[in-house]
Amino acid sequence: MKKAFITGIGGQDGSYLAEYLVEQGYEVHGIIRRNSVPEHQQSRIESVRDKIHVYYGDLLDQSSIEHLLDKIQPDEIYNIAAQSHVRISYDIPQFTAQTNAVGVLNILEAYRRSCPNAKFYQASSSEMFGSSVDEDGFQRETTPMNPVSPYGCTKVFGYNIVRNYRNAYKLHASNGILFNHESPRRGSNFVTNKVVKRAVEIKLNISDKLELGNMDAYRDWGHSYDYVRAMHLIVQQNKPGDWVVATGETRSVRDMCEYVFGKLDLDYKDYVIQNQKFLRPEELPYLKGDSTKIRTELGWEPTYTFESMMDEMIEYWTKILIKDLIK
Ligand code: NAP
Ligand code: F7E
Repeated sequence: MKKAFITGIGGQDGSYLAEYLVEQGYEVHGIIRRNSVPEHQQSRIESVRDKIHVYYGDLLDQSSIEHLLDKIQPDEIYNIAAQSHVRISYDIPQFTAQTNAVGVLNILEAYRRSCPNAKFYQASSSEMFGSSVDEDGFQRETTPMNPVSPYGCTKVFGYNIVRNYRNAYKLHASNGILFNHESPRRGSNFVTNKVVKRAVEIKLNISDKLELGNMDAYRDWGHSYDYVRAMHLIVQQNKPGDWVVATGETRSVRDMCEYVFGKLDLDYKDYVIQNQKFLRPEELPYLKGDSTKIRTELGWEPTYTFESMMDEMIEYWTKILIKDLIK
């Protein structure tokens, strides 16, 4: 039985990955942070909670990681944990850098010392490309990196240090460069789940308006379930490398609002207003990814479309909010 160690197991991707690896017959271990309110902290991993091993640990506390890697001796390590919110990285830039940059170095050091024969995955991001876009409008593995947020800058460090450790210490360490991916488990301060949750509240007369930032930003949105399958596939390769994961389609926040409100027989124009506080100091206007490399080399394909993903999120919030109303 293969053993996997996952940081950020309680987050969106960590929870889908834990479920996926349990299904594949893995013994799954993961860390959560100490939180003063433990309720709900493990709500996303509820369905597999009795099949996995969860410990307290923190990327900022290298001893906690090294101790666990020593003890578990995993075959595969997935470093998914991060401060993952781009706008909030402007509010807490130093914490973002500690976790997303120094935290990667902490776990790489623990890995190199405790279990160098394991395979390692790093959750890198399309935000690393930032404002640099190829002539055909796509971003891909060869696009130069020009990040435009504290978050993007920290992820470039993580990406580079993984490549450096791969070459310097001959480690099987890979980067997945993932474009935006969503699901009902997405934090509700990211734009997709924020829009869906509020639109359903409006439909149920619990709320009457939705405040957003820039509605003309375009993003390439896939589903977290499909993207954790890509993470696993990357780690199974004989040789480590770096792969972009994306749908290749792009839509604006406005298009997304039109679709979600339309599904609920509402016109988004009657409810959505702009609030300056959700604008970013530096915005990326138009992003789409070219994932030809992972599709041709590893045979990865997404199973969700944009519409089937948004429908799943609408259905999820409708069920939850109706249940709350009945209570
Ligand atoms: P998420 O839901 O925010 O999950 C991040 C997890 O990391 C949370 O469980 C969080 O715990 C944990 N964490 C934060 N700081 C930590 C620390 N210092 N030590 C240990 N754990 C810590 O994010 P996600 O959407 O699953 O994304 C997963 C990874 O992919 C992240 O690295 C993100 O930057 C990257 N990524 C995401 C996307 C996307 O569109 N989702 C795209 C590209 C890359 P708490 O709940 O305690 O905060
Ligand atoms: O914003 C615009 C916002 O916060 C998407 C992370 O997973 O993907 C994610 O980063 C777009 C931006 O995600 C609101 O300005 C408008 O243009 O959902 P988001 P993100 O910043 O693209 C990358 C690849 C990651 O790696 C990150 O970890 O939507 N937008 N109005 C808004 N965004 C938010 N959050 N809230 C608004 O009210």
